[in-house]
Amino acid sequence: MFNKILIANRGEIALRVIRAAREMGIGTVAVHSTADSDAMHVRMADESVCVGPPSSMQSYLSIPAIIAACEITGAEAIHPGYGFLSENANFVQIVQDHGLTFIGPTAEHIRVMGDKITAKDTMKKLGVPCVPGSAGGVATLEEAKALGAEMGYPVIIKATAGGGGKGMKVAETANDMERAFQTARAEGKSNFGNDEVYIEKYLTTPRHIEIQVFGDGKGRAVHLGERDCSLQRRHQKVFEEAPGPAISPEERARIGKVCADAMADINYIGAGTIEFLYEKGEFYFIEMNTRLQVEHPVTEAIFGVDLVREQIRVASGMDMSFQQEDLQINGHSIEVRINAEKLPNFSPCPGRITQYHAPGGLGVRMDSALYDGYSIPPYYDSLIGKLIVHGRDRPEALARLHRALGELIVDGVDTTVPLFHALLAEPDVLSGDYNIHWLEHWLETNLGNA
Ligand code: MV4
Repeated sequence: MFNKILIANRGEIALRVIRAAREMGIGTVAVHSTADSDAMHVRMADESVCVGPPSSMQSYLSIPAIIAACEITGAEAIHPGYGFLSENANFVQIVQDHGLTFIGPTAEHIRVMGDKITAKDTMKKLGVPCVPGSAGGVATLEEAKALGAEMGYPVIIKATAGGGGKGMKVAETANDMERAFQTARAEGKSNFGNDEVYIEKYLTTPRHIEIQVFGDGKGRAVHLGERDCSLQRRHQKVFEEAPGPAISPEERARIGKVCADAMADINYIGAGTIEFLYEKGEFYFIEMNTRLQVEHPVTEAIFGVDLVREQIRVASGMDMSFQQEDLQINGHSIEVRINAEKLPNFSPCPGRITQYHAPGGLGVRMDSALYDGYSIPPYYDSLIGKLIVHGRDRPEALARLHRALGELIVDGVDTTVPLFHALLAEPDVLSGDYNIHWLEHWLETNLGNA
């Protein structure tokens, strides 16, 4: 096991990793920008290193600065958290070339899953059900039109390097194809430097269901069920739950085994998420995330496992502490993302926190790096906390969420908390009857959100 690890991140996820490491008796090194000198992750870690100015590009994303911080402090491994360098295959290679350990998947797995065409091709060969579409990339408009005619409209054109909804265009009819095809290509080129695109049948009203997987890198892998993350705005999740209200135990066991077997086949190491669209009882693979995700706590709650501890274990060459048979679901968990944003338009709202009080009690977890008097810097993303509740069943989790939101005090900045109070009064949310379009439709109707 490692003696000391470095956390290449900030905010609540840096605290999350420090907590796991401390319980394992592992020393921790925080890195921070000059804008984060007073941040909680710096206070909570055993040691800290300033890695650059406020801009992420020059601090949390600066590979030389992060590697140097390891060399200065003697940290043997790096946990990347989510975002920043967490899915940068080049970084993983550099970490290894310096005799350090990346706490996460191999550079090769990150590379394969980072390109959506190769990800889909790989998953298809591994027996994972995919959205019907082109076999690989589509190079010309003529080819795209032929495929549209063959599959039937609507279709969706996606940039292979796309993300966050960029480089993705729906063609409702053949007349739309030229515009959709050229726009997806242009967005892929300008945002990701890659104009390769592929085509899929467009699913009109799916849920976003993602399967949590975990591998030991030695041919063993398990699944930890699904999360339903359909409530999103502009590809930003706001409310996540596990288990998915629409997924039966039989469906879970079936798709879960397909995913776990696929990960065992490729010797996947660490935490991963296999994303599906789910419509009319069928799962369709869309992408894989080769990192720990923001919403991992809902899975931890219902399975009673510490995913970060497991990541650190397998990275150090140990086995996972559980096998598939040990993993049983207990109850229901919901997470809401508390962002420093002003409604109705979700505009970022950095500033000084004049008062902070975290909710508590049975089945309540607040992951946040806030404290009284903390100033949220304007340079990074607006997530300031995650409220995770756990109940014996979904109604109990919803009631607990309502109760915990009532206890939470975040003064000094606007937050997304009022949105959650409003959502908890919605019959569709209470019954779990929603899809990927529900929230944007609700925001338009109720807040006049653009
Ligand atoms: C789709 C789709 C419908 N059909 N693919 C959005 C981002 C990227 N991760 C995949 N996305 C979608 N792919 C097919 N074939 C609809 C979406 C989509 C979406 C997916 C998950 C959660 C929210 C979404 C919001 C809009 C569109």
